[in-house]
Amino acid sequence: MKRTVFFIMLVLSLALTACGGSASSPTTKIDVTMTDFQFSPNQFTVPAGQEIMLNASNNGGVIHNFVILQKGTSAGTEFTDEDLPNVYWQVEVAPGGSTKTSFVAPPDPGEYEVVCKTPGHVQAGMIAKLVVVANDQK
Ligand SMILES: [Cu+2]
Repeated sequence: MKRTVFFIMLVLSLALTACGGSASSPTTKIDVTMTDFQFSPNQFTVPAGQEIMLNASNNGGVIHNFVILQKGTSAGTEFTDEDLPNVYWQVEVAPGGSTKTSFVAPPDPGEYEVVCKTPGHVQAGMIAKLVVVANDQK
């Protein structure tokens, strides 16, 4: 009997771990760390149209930005003034600093490019992906 209970607990905990570890489950809370020169993690999945809390830390030595580009647009190999009209939302974080803020996820599901617009940083690898999924709760 005890052994059966233990086995059930084990299966349950494994199932929970599997769910929690899934990178594709949408979240309304993003924790991102920016360093010279990358985002960690570099992929975020959020529900469409929901308010997303963003907690961004800059552990690097220079200014970094979290810039979400409009769907279907890309900064290419370098963020320039030509990319400014494509910005959906952005926040700047000073070196050694952090910021807690929020944004409303785009209503249109799909993949959105996230970049750091500080000159040279896209080229250095500061690119991430925001995956917006249909908000089917309620
Ligand atoms: Cu940067």
